[in-house]
Amino acid sequence: MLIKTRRYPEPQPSEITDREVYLHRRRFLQGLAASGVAAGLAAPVSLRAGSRSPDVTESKLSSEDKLTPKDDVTSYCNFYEFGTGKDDPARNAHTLTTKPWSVTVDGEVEKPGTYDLEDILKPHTPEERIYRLRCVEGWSMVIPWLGVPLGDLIKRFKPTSRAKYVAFETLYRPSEMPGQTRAILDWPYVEGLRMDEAMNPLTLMAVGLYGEALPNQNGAPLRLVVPWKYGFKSIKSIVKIHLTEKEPPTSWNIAAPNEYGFYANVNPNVDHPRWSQAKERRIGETGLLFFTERRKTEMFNGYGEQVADMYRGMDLSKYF
Ligand SMILES: Nc1nc2c(c(=O)[nH]1)N[C@H]1C(S)=C(S)[C@@H](COP(=O)(O)O)O[C@H]1N2
Ligand SMILES: [Mo]
Repeated sequence: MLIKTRRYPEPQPSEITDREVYLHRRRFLQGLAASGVAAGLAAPVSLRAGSRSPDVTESKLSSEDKLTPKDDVTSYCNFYEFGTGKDDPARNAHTLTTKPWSVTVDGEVEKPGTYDLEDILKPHTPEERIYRLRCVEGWSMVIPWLGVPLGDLIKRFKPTSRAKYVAFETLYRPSEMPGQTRAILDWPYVEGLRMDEAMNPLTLMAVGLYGEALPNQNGAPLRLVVPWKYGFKSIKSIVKIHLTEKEPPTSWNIAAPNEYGFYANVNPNVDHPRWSQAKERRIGETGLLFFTERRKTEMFNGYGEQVADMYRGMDLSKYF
């Protein structure tokens, strides 16, 4: 994982995504409806009637930072199933078919099963959350996600008292994910959270961004977003949610256990063995990523108030 010097075209004034402008013109529920993603979601009546934009209240959990332009969010990606270059996923991920899509929920739950994506989302109304995403490589973005709190979703399957962790799995389909024919990682990509992390109100099961269904390169049709952890925890294109008693294996920990731990909490005081984690570059701030001024990385990516309690008494340099 290296930061490449990357030339960005100068943004045209018309392309600059002003937070206020976006927040006023968003039509995210309509966007989702048009894309079909909302077909199974409990949509407000006004949306069903196809009339006007429903009033969107901004989540208290949202970041106040300036949004990263949508073009950057959808063109500068990490999704090794489609190549290891940042622009590979945007170029290659069109091969992924996301319809039909089913998700298996099993392990320590009273109601295991395999569900169509629509059925798994049906009882929920997606909300918009503006979150920072901080990649372990030293760059960050601010993205308006659409999603359902993971905890709300999990509760419906009635976790047993033995459920201590949640394991997630990405689709394994080498015919559509060319990266999976190469031994870059141990496929399929797997990730996990401790149960309290999974149930934390910040943890989102995302179905969209910028008011639209997730583009394939960002993890369509369903991905995790865990804003206080390094980006690699936010596993994409999920087909399995498995509740378990034991800490599950995670892809980057399997690949390089001394570099990537299970917890992966954003922490400016604990360096990656090969580089500092004290600062970050915000993607899209200037035309040239390499020259973008670096900002200080915040403990827990700025979400300490909501999450620090979960790690009280833990040595975060040991549980990195
Ligand atoms: N299945 C899968 N999920 C993944 C990855 C991946 O390679 N495969 N990359 C991770 C990493 S390292 C980051 S930083 C984020 C990037 O999300 P984005 O491309 O939507 O910004 O996705 C994460 N989820
Ligand atoms: Mo990342």
